[in-house]
Amino acid sequence: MARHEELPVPVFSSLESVYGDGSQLEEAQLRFDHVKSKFLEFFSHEPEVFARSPGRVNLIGEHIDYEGYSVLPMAIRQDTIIAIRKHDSSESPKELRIGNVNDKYTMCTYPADPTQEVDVKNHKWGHYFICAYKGFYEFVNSKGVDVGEPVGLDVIVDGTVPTGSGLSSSAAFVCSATIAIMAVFGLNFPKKELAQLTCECERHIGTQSGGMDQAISVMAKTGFAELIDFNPIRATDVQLPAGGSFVIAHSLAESQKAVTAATNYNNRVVECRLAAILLGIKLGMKPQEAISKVKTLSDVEGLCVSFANGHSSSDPVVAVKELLHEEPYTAEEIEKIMEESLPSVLENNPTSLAVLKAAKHFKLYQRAAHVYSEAKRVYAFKDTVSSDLSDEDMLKALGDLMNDSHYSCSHLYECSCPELEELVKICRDNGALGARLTGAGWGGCAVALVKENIVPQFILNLKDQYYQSRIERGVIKATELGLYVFASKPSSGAAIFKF
Ligand code: NG1
Repeated sequence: MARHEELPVPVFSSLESVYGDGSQLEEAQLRFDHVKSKFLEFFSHEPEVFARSPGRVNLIGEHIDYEGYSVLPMAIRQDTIIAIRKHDSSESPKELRIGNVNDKYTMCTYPADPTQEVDVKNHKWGHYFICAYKGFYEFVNSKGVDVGEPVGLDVIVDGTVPTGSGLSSSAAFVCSATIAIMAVFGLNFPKKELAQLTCECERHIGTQSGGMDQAISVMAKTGFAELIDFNPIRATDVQLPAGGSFVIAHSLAESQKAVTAATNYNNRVVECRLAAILLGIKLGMKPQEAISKVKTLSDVEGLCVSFANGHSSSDPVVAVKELLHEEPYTAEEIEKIMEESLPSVLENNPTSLAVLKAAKHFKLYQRAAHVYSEAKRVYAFKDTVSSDLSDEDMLKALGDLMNDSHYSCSHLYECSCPELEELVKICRDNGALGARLTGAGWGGCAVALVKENIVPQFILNLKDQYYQSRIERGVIKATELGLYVFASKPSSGAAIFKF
């Protein structure tokens, strides 16, 4: 049987296969009806096809996907639904009209031109659709699939993944958009190709992506977390132990990834690249060779492990500790070792140049130590889940790994923030077996592993100790609390609906 990453996106004619039954199905039915009526109201036509793709919570493995390491997320039930209709080639103007069920997002219009540049300086919500649109055309062109001259598209979006929360609202949007465009052109591709294509889409709006969010959004299966490997992309089902539940809690600090890219996310991508090249050089590569061959820390892991072997260890962190210094590196020092200017090392890539411009120094030791140790924790998590420990001991061991991950994110990778620190502490004080920031960090959500039988009380305690003061300050409304703190089971992945 084909592995599920080899299969195309499933096509359904009813909602049950994705939304199950009961209240979730009822809620989904209302949303689909609403999307359809908005579509009619905006465009005086019915949509041809719908697509949906979910958000995700990453259980462990933070900031390592772009370094080539496996991660362990699960899909959540919140998703982005997109309804779409393709114009006839005779219809004009040839435009992409992108509306939203939420009035906060006003209609965006773009030319039906897949070669258009995205105006990243003027960020608009509709840009995410254009990313998908450009990515789709690049992909079909590269495959030699002829989809004819570009035509207009009418689109309505309905997203329930909270934005800036570390739950991958952007991936849910971009994946759903790509799949909707693909479906309206009568095409369907293997999920692993879609995961790759949607990951590459993000560069059109000036952010980089490791690929985890798109992979889980496209490949998730109800009831399982997934171990996602890259190069090549693979998803392996991970059955979580009974008796535990993951509670997701928003810190209410919004992490604006696109806006802070140069100092936060993209900065870390550059620091990891520089750390990897430097390790390559320290471990015997010629500077030129390291610069051209080493892209990620996983590329030099073998060298680091050989070095560690010489120190009676197999841990690549030993090489980091011995060969890099804790003191932040200056650009000059790195350039001296690499015998080349940093812009040239980074191939004058505009995203990296923006990072260089904003950076005062580079914490190469800390970033590399995080990546290698976090990569190990992902496998430790997977091994624990498949070990023969009792459920009780298993949950405790998983919680410990989550706590260690948070410590590393906070102290070595510095992607936490005061609100997340407060929230993680409150989670642990109220009985979480483990709690950590999830997603990119710098705001967004924490995920806590909690014994199932205490979940309702745990959520009430979070309400008292974290959210009540924020409700009083007007940061959120009491009635919205369910959007910000909830328990989540592993949900299903992307789907196409033709009714
Ligand atoms: P979020 O938190 O959804 O922005 C980002 C990246 C992931 C991964 C995590 C950190 C995108 C779309 N997502 O997730 O690939 O690198 O940060 O582990 O860039």
